[in-house]
Amino acid sequence: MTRTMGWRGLGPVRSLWMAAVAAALLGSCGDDSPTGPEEPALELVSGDRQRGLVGVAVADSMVVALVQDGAGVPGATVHFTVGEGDAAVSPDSAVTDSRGWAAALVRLGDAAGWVKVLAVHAATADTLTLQFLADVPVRTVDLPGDQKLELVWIEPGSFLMGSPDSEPGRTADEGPQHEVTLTRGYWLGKYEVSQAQWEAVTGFRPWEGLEYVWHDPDYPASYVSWDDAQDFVAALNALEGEGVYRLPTEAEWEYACRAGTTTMWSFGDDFMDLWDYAWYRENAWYEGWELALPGGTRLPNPWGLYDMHGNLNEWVQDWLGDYGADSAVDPAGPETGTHRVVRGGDFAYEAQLTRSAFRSGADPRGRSSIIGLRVVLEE
Ligand SMILES: [Ca+2]
Repeated sequence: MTRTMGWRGLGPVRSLWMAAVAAALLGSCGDDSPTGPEEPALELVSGDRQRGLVGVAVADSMVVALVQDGAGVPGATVHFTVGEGDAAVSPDSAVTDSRGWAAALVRLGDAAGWVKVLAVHAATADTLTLQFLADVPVRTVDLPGDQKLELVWIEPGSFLMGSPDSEPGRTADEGPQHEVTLTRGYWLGKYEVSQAQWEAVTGFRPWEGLEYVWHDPDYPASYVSWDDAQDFVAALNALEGEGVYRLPTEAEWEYACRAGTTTMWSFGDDFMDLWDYAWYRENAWYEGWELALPGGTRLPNPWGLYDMHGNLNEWVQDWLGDYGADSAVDPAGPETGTHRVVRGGDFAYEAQLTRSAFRSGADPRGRSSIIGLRVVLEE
């Protein structure tokens, strides 16, 4: 049996217990550890105790993974690897104790940034795939009602926008591929906007009483039109704070979705992996989840963004129109149009609609169970 887990980042939660275990492991690796054995600077970046995963902690160029099997088999062996295929490496140190706890320390070296830790429990053959990100700048903004908005810093850069003719399932409007340069970095929502965030900012619940949505603050806001989204960012901007909120441009959205990749999805070209990274028809609608699910319950893309593939389509700022073949700098789409672009696919439809390059559009006044948003904060 294989379990692949996504999780919600827990932010700068310090675990003394984890630090103690890590200190013991660090001590076993000699004195050349960058943080020293006495007080490792650890940050718990993930964890799900109910499913046996305590956490993955990152300290400089090292990671500590801690696992306890749900059955608590004493002394059982847990095998750890980091990375996949040819890139897989064994940890510098792995220990288990009489309570069934297991821990491993791995030096990431130059591989930091996008690494999977695989832990296989010998007693049960359960597999946990632990995925973490190192050095992703995240900014947390306080919203009314004790709500938080987490944003990930996206560096400026260039990328090839659209899909090649050879991409399976592509539609003609995904081409021609053209080079896009974004000259300014931006903060982009780590998750789709949640119902709690939407209500905290606007005071309204557009989804109230409607079907195909779970009425719960942790679930994403749907039944919000593009016009509603403009009201949302205007209300955000009216709050005290620094910077300007807006929807991402279509180019900013695809650049962040691709996260440096050129494949069909940000995890590669194998749609079998989509199950782990996105809520879409096969694992949501067909499984009885006829609604969008909470952010952070699938795996993130390489830049730490969740649900760029699937869950809810997301409004972007641009009018829907044809691409040009020329390279473009900070493109903002056509000047006029009838439909605004939505991106990313959703819980109700097929895999091909969740590809990085897939484009769709909707009436900016329309509200739908399959469209939500995430926001940009300009510095
Ligand atoms: Ca989405």
